[in-house]
Amino acid sequence: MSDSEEESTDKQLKIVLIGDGSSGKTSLATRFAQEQFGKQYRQTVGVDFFLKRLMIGSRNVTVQVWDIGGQTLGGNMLDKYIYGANGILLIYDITNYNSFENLEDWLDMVRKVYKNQEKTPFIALVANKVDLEHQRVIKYEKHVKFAQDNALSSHFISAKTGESVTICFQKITADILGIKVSKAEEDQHQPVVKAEILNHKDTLPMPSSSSKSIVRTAICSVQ
Ligand SMILES: Nc1nc2c(ncn2[C@@H]2O[C@H](COP(=O)(O)OP(=O)(O)OP(=O)(O)O)[C@@H](O)[C@H]2O)c(=O)[nH]1
Ligand SMILES: [Mg+2]
Repeated sequence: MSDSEEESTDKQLKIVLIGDGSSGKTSLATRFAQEQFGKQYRQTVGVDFFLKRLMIGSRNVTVQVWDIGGQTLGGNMLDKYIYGANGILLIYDITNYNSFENLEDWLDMVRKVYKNQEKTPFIALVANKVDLEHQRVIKYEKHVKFAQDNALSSHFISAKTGESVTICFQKITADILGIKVSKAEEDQHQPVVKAEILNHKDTLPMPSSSSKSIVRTAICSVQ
């Protein structure tokens, strides 16, 4: 197949999400592929699959997301799920210390699977739940050090608000394919943050000649 023929056909990539139970893998996959989020926790048993088409530069890419249940670590199926991945996302919850500590075990498992393989996957460190910044227990520096020590690409996201979710997958996909994402493309995938004014009773007349009223205090809830 010539280069131009190859570029015109859809590229399929296998991206595997791993990390402790409740770190937000299913939430991330659901946000990315279906633009939805559920507050209710439902444990993934085994693996679930999601598909999403992305445009990277001028190429169509179909991303196959393998959402692995956190309970599979130590089981006999994990190596089979990880095998053949183009990309692996190591996901932890910034409010849960153990979810970060256990990344060593997840990474060891990945290394074991690819020990004698010629082709190794692209691996990324993904900090989830950044909307819960006030409950953060994993310092930014700790994240950066782990990423540097293990040569991982680094991402901070919230599956709940959607912050940086699409751009995280865009960047990882582009890195796997060796394509550079332009700044304009990056900006295009930043979500619009929706804020709802919860308290709007407290209004004052404008002090100047304008007859409009202004909101003096308003509490915003970012969705
Ligand atoms: N605040 C907040 N909650 C989140 C976020 N992502 C996930 N959650 C919540 O965290 C809980 C666990 O999320 P899941 O996506 O089911 O976690 P998981 O990693 O798939 O868990 P397993 O299937 O057991 O491996 C759910 O109650 C989600 O609503 C986030 O970005 N912010
Ligand atoms: Mg899950």
